[in-house]
Amino acid sequence: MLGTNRSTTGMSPRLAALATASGAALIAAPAMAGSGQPSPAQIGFQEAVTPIAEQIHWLHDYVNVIIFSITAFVLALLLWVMWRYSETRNPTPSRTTHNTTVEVLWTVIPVLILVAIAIPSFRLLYAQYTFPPPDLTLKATGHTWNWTHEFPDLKLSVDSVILQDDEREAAIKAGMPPKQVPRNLAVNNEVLVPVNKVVHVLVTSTDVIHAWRIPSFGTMTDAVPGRMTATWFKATKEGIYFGQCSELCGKDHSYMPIAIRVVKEPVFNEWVEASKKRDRAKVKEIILRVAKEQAGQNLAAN
Ligand SMILES: [Cu+2]
Repeated sequence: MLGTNRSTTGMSPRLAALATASGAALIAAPAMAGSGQPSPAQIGFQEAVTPIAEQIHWLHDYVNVIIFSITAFVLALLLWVMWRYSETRNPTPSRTTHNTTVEVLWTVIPVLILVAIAIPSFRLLYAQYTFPPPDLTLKATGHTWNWTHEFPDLKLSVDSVILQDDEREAAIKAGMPPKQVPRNLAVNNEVLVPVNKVVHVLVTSTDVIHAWRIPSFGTMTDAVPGRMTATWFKATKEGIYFGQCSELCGKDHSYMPIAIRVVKEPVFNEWVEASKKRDRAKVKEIILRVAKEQAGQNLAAN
């Protein structure tokens, strides 16, 4: 039920109306939000492309409606009290000390509000930790300061490092759409995953604590040396999605991005074959072809 009937602003129409009514439109401006990467002057989240990310965005919007409503209500009460009970209008103050009805109300209503927040919040937590049966397993290993991604079942391993400016320029000259090689996010070896497939991600580290995070997927998991943590995603939209290490891990913490490209299954299989044969030219050709296709379809990063 969550994540359906969503308008392009990333909110359901009913919720959007409520948000506008309570002045929350300001914080919910994801129309400007980037898909798969941040965009200039962005306030909202990056576009959600997994059921979990959609549920996260819904909870965020929902809680913000409550926050704005409470804030507006308290502000109105304060202004009214300042005006109505000022010394000029109310020279002899009432000596009332208790009012049972009001005391019951200001206890019960906040409890109900907390319950109304807790229910969808627990539902989201439950969904995040209920792993559907995997179609594919991806192991992400953090190093200071880059990532290795492996598909253990496919016996495939991909090391990636950030692209320097001259390398980005070379990629653009070679035909890569400029938006798909953003500064500080593009890497030399993207990882491809098939669209609409459940991917389990096993996350670990070889040295210090890193974190594997893709905003558009709604995933963020610490990469702890000597431990295996896990998350999962099911990307429902093709495109390239960038993420970053999100645990302060050292001097190059901000220079170990993650790039996951969601593609059709036949393309993924083609890429796996070429990668296993270490056919670098073929891998490049596949990625360039898909990148152009996805740019043409106005998908993520465009
Ligand atoms: Cu790190």
